[in-house]
Amino acid sequence: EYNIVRPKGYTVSYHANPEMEKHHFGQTHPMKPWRLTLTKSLVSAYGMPFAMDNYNTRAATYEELNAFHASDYLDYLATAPPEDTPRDYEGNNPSDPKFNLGGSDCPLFHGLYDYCSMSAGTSIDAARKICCQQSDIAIAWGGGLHHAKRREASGFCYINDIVLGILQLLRCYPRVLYIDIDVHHGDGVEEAFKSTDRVMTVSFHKYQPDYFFPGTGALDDNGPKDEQNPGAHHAINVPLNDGITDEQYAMLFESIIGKINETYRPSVIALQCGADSLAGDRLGRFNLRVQGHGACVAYCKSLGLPMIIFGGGGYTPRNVARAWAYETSIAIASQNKIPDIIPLHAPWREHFIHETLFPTLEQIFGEPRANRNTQKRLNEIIMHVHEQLRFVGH
Ligand code: VJV
Ligand code: CA
Ligand code: ZN
Repeated sequence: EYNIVRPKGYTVSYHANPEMEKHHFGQTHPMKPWRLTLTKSLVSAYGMPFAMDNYNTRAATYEELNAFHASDYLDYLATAPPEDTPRDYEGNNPSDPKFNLGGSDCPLFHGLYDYCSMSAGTSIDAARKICCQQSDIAIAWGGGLHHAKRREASGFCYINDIVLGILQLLRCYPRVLYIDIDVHHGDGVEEAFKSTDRVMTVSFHKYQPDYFFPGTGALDDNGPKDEQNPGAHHAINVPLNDGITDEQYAMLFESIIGKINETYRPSVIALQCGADSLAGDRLGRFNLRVQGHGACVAYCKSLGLPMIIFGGGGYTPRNVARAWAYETSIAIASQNKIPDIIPLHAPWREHFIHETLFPTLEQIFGEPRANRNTQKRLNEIIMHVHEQLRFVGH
């Protein structure tokens, strides 16, 4: 019998704005905000809301967004006409986009500014709960949009809610460790904090310049090369090939994050849990199962630091919901293991065709993707990271 129990002396909070889920990027665009509704329905079906503080968050204000983003960019974001409305002859077209807005990756859709400010609102709210120590783990699945730049949209991301959340954390904590398990490189967050040693960024990602977005995040990209810059050595990148497995990923993750925890001694963790690193993702290339993805959350939790958990990518909605519901249960750490069989009363049940939270790789796709990660290469990566960390310490 699965009993959701509120952990003693310990608080998990869940931050969401249900209005966000009503927006869409366009019929066939891979980013589907309704995956958040699917996640919430699974979280509720398992009874998890009883074990958390649940917040319906408000949209971030212009001033809050302005803490990172440039005013001219925000003004344009707030006023640019949606793409399906006719443009005058001076209007932008996708081949000459302003701030990289418009076009297929970052379309101008109806309610875009509301959607962005709601996403940022959930992450800022989560960060504030961590700052005032009202939560030990704060969850913001509507955030995690790691590619957005100060005055540029990129890769489905318009407002960098993670940067805004971390800026909040920096008001109350000396050092923030940012960890990014989305299959894409967390370039926007890395760039935003490249000149400070108060934030260390670590991204695990598929790396293949010219073939896989965004093409940055090489092993030897460790922040500014100028040793006078406090940000030098404070960017860690873990470039991977197609098909990495749970076992390899866990070995890398624990070795790298464990070493960083010892040397950098972070005071708080910000974890981006992009679910496009799961097997069978529409855009991803890895072979991670829900268990392997969740193991990263469990490991971070075991370090005993306050933590914000963000969403991010994830383009096969049923698997996104599985992973984020499972990770919510890890945050709560209910006394019994979460049952594999999805509770009968779950709405949207037809999405979970195998009716399990932990489908096998064979259930996800007939033939798993070939694994192109050799043990030799993974060892080289660990060696390089350990070398970098010799320059870091408090
Ligand atoms: O690879 C790219 C850029 C191009 C130009 C635009 N075309 C559509 C694709 C190639 C060079 N962009 C990536 C962006 C990935 C963003 C990931 C975001 C996150 O998960 O890290 C965080 C939320 C890309 N890969 C695949 C697509 N774009 C893609 C975009 C579409 C699409 C199919 C694939 C946009 C619209 C439609 N289909 C209808
Ligand atoms: Ca990543
Ligand atoms: Zn991604």
